[in-house]
Amino acid sequence: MNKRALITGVTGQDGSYLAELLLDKGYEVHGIKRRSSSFNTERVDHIYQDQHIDNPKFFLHYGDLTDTSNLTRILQQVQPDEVYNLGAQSHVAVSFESPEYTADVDAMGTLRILEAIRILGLEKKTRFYQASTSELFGEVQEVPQTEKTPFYPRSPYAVAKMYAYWIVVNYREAYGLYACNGILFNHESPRRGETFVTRKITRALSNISQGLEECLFLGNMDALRDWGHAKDYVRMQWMMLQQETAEDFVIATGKQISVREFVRLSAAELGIELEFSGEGLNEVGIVRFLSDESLPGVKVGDVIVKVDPRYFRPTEVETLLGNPAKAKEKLGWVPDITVEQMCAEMVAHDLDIAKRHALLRSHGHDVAIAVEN
Ligand code: NDP
Ligand code: GDR
Repeated sequence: MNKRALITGVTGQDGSYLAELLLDKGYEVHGIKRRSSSFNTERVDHIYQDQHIDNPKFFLHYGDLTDTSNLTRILQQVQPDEVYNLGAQSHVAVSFESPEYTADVDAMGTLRILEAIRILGLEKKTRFYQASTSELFGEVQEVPQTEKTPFYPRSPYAVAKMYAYWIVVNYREAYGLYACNGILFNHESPRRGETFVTRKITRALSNISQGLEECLFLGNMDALRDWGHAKDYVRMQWMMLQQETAEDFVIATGKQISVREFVRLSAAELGIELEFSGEGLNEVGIVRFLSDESLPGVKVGDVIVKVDPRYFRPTEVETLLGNPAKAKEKLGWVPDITVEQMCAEMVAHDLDIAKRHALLRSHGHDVAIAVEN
């Protein structure tokens, strides 16, 4: 019989790629979606199957990681072979605004699922994957970071994820559950949420190039991240649940670049050479062109990037760089997609949307572009 998987956070970036991967492998896939006043399934609409057809393989259940009885009932109903706990309030900056909610979802939500597995007697059947994070390393104690690097979380998000990390280890040791942590470094894609920095950059620069926005406002452009592609990383999530014994793995590319460099890469994809001048709060990015080609929305000398202190965090994670050697040695995992390729894919995607919006505007349609993030 085919395996059955349950994904929390199926409507998110990783959840949608993972659902595709598991369906391709013949799994029956169940996902938990939150009730929302408007549609929130955009990332999985293309794989949704009409439940009236014969033998559907993809199912969505209403639920929430803050709701114990709901989670327990879904687990009882689905009886999954594998649970991927990807659901979370996943925005680090937002966790400073909503620390208690973040703890409830990201820390307690993980415990709720583990307890449900135990209460339902599924310890021997159900394998559990926890979406752990490089944010655990925070104020880094060692470069590059490995599975053995000590944690020093720097946000309510990271502290909540630290609880989740350890409760997973504890349930593995205490009850023999097959439960593991993927300590994933930042991973992005055209499906990345619009308020994370990479997508914010590719989207805003694409909009600016088409005259839909004037300026991209950013916080700390010196932050260094080890950015990979979500498609490579969900492959690893699945691999981690196919081993003899459960173990924790760091998943990263082993290379890092700054936010500023990501801005440069994105601009270059649009044919713009961005020159940065000024310092600190006065730093700006000024347009030069790489060739003679111009763009409808910008001209040489325009200032299209500025710093806005609103995007600074009370405590920042300045640098993250992972060492994925264990994943390579034990699982044969290596990422296929470079940060340059990923950036090109994201810009192409966002430029396509921007061009469509610009066309609609040019025909008199009122297209509202959300820029507050
Ligand atoms: P997203 O923010 O794109 O997706 C988060 C998902 O969780 C969405 O489906 C969201 O639903 C759901 N969710 C949020 N709150 C709740 C709740 N209270 N109950 C149930 N579901 C909820 O995150 P990613 O796909 O990027 O990341 C997946 C996981 O991996 C997260 O746990 C994240 O913290 C972690 N992670 C991510 C990394 C990255 O770089 N992407 C790196 C390391 C870890 P909705 O669509 O309704 O908002
Ligand atoms: P991060 O991702 O906090 O690493 O968490 P994000 O893209 O939000 O920030 C990366 C770095 O860029 C700096 N930055 C900005 N960030 C945002 N969002 N908006 C800005 O305008 C901006 N300007 C500069 C940030 O300060 C930071 O240093 C992501 C999430 O997916 C987490 O869920 C996950 O656990 C970690 O990656 C690994």
